[in-house]
Amino acid sequence: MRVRINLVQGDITEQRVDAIVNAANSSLLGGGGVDGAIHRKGGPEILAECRKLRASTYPQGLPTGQAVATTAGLLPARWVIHTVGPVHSPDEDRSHLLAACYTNALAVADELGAASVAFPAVSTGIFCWPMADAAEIALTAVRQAATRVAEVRFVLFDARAYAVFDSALNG
Ligand code: AR6
Repeated sequence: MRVRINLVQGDITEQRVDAIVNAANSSLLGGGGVDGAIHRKGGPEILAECRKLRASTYPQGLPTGQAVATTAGLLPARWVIHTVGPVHSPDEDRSHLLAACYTNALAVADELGAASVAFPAVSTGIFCWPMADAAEIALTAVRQAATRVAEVRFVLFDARAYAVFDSALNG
């Protein structure tokens, strides 16, 4: 069955889905943007699990494009799937790494048994990826993913980001 793709304008920390995706950095120890909001509202349990992951599986940090899950702490979701988007570069095509964030986050969701997953527009904030290009990459990666996830919800923070995703999805 093909994954259903929905768009909403809003705050990812408020989504009632099985898993929300964090636009993290390799340290897994927090930051600004989505990452800051998730840790602030989700409480210290998320950071505690991230620290354990750093001490065990990812001593060098989570590589760009990969994904790993923790509890969602106090958030309405059950899990946070942390992924590390690439920093946009004008000189080097890192699109495959951005696509990998979506593909690998959905693979983690499958391992968890998550049926609904909410994504932010990974890399389009502090990591400077142009929104229209990021939307094409994200939507293509999700459409092409072999996943059992039934619903993917893109949560766009403002009206402009929503409009860009809407035109990429619906033409
Ligand atoms: N809900 C949904 N979308 C949001 C929210 C929110 N609460 N807050 C911001 N956005 P960013 P990146 C949008 O910067 O570019 C952190 O410091 C935002 O408008 O969160 O992947 C990490 O630790 C933008 O469109 O993530 C990393 O160091 C999109 O989410 C670095 O930032 C992503 O913006 C990752 O940068």
